[in-house]
Amino acid sequence: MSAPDALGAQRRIGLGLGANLGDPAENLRRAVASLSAAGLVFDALSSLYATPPWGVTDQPDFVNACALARTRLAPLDLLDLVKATERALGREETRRWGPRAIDIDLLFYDDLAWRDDRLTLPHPGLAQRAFVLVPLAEIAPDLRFAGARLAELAARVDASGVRRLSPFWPRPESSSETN
Ligand code: PH2
Ligand code: MG
Ligand code: MG
Repeated sequence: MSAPDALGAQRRIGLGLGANLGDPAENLRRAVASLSAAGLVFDALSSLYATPPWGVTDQPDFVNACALARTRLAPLDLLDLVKATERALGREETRRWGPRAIDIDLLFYDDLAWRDDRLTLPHPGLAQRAFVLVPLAEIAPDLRFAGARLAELAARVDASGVRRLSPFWPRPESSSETN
């Protein structure tokens, strides 16, 4: 018999990251570093992708990525952490779907279905948006939503204009010295 865990079980979560102001790639990396420092354990990070703006189209292209992580935070506590992290990285309130220095979206939290005025899980746009599906399918192709594998959902959506940029973390500079 295992002892009850006072902190609760670890939950597996998916995060969608996006930015199109400042240095978007750097903002995504700072978001992950900051969430790690706050206790999230990251298991996988997708590549960085350049994606055409969706919803409001008269704005710069986005850089998007997705992450798989673990947490013991309850859903709304996790949401509070995410919002505080966005603010700390310079997110300002703009129009819906407008330009932003950082956006961190909760995509799923185990297989929890949740709906209140602050949070809907799984993320309602997950199965339609190429800027989420392509990076998420890269790191979790066999995960299923609404009966379909992410790899299938990603193959079905119009991903024209979604372009892989680089690994999430830049490669360390290779030394030219031969010591
Ligand atoms: N986020 C939005 C609105 N539109 N378009 C792309 N390509 N990527 C995003 O992350 C994005 C968007 C609102 O959060
Ligand atoms: Mg978003
Ligand atoms: Mg958001």
